[in-house]
Amino acid sequence: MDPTEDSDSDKLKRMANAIRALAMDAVQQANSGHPGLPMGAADIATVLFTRFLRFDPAHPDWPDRDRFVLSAGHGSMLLYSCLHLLGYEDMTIDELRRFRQLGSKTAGHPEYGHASGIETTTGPLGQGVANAVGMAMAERLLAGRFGPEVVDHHTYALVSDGDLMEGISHEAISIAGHLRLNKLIVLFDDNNISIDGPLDLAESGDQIRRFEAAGWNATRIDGHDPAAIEAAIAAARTSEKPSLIACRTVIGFGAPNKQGTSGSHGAPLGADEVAAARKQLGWTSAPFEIPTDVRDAWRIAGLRSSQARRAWESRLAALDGDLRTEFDRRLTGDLPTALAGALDDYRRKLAKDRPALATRNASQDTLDVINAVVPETIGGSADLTGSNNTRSKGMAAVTPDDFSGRFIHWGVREHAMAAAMNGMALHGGIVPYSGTFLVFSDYCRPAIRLAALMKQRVIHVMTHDSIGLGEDGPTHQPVEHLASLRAIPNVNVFRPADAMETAECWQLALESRGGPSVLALTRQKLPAARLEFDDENRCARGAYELRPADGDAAVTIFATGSEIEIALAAKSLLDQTGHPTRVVSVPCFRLFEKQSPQYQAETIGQAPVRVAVEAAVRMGWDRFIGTDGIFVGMTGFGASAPYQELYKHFHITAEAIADAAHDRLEAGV
Ligand SMILES: Cc1ncc(C[n+]2csc(CCOP(=O)(O)OP(=O)(O)O)c2C)c(N)n1
Repeated sequence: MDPTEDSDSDKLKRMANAIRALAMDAVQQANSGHPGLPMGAADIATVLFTRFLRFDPAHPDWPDRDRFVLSAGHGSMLLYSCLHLLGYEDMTIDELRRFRQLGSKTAGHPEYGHASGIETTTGPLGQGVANAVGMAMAERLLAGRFGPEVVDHHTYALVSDGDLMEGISHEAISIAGHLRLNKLIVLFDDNNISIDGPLDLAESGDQIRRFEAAGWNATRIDGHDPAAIEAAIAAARTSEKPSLIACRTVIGFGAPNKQGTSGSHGAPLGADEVAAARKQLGWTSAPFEIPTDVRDAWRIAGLRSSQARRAWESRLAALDGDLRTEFDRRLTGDLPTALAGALDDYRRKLAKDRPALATRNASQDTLDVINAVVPETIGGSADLTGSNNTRSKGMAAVTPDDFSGRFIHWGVREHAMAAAMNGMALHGGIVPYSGTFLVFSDYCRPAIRLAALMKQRVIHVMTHDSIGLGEDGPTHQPVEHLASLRAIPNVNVFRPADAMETAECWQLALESRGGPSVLALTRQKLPAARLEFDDENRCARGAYELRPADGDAAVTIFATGSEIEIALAAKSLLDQTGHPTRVVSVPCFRLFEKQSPQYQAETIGQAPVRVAVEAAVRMGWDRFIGTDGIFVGMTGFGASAPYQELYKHFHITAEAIADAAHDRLEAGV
């Protein structure tokens, strides 16, 4: 055997043991956590981070760095240990000591924004691998626009059995295979163990054949053999397809009594087993201490790419001035200055034309304006392009051979679409928006929740937003979705009432840099409700008085989207019978909550009778109407029929509103 090879391998083993020691010590100290994955995957991480991954701990946001996603977020100590050892300033030894404690950067699962080097929040299995697909797509999209001199990096993900059992992984790997994302390399911690025990309790598939069938290269190696790991990654980097490297590992590697069992997955090993593991691994250092030679080797690895980063900076500086400015703008996330003016002009035109449009069509018209001046939007639809109207004029589709387009046919893969969009937003340089039916927001929800948690600007266009979609029936008619999306913290749920509000809500969604937005849009045509041009974006208030009462209001009607038309008709009926009525449009609950208490009180008003109208369930509306207010909407599932009949059938009509208000007024409230 070549002695240098032997010593290289020994060195890598000791470097990997540093991860193992830190992981078991931190979990022991926290008295909770998951030592099994970091100990099992330590050899993979060591080879990847010290031989391949291109990054610079001193410049963690270097746009052309390789991305690493720890999809199996429960193995967070693997990531934290590597970041610490590589010299990321955020990740001090004290942070490792404070693993899982309040206010530490080392939360139970990796949280985006807590520390540099954490590229995404993971924990819900399957999300990370789909994020990685989105990051790899973003790389291709941006490379096409700015050139390989400034955009040329790989995306790596470490996944576990659990990641690959989750349904979202199917969607993610199939779109990645279809798009031939060859700079995506997935390392599979193939340990045949999950929480309940051996994997064969619940799984008997063949991951290699599964990935191959999806258009990937797939190989299986010994995940404890550094030379094999190195060779497999090197080969994957030359592949024309995305690559899976199934690394056969032993969970909890090094813990003599618990390794290879689910007992090492998610609980501290215990003092005796930690001591036994130290012995087995030949690790003599005290907890949280790293021998100097090992620390030095990791630090040197951390410095590996600083030269490459400087070279990249020179290449960026050499770009044509306009292109460089544009690159910087996109990566910063600022919108083009031309947008505000373009939307103002468009809104002036709407005030003049007062078009009667379904809001999904109004959205497409708005997108024609937006996409002409905002080159970073990447649109798409989960196989409902003609229904969602998310493909604006002249928008070319992305194909496996050509990423110069801006529209993604996601196929029927809502979950991966939403999660990959998170990956695109996290990558930077792109503002992704999607398309599907509102009822299928359920299929996107885990990813929308993570976008909210990570404060990512992703925009979901969700059409067919109520019984107003008609004949497709109750399976397709959302009733609880608005309430359930509104319940997620940090999500803007917009339900615009006409073309003007649609344009305003789109603008707000684009400007919402700190979180996701959902645009709930109608299938059916709506008349213009906003008849004048306003300097301010009125939807920005979340709720505003659309029509005042003539005199002191006896009734206030709150409504959203398609029910504004009904509310306005009810106002006429009530006005005619001598009950001055005002109508408040509520395009976004969340933005309303951000207004001053005074504005909120004025907008809710003093009218003795308050009615809310929304073709959905009541949940959330008591905020506006009180527990004794009148709610006109849905109490259960919809039905299949032409929509005009459905509105009558479910008593969501101007007459029903007026009658209920009259009853209340006659009863002396
Ligand atoms: C969506 C989701 N479901 C369930 C869990 C809880 N959970 C965490 S790890 C895990 C499975 C562990 O098996 P594996 O993924 O193979 O990880 P390993 O035991 O090898 O570390 C489960 C069910 C989760 N984190 N996410």
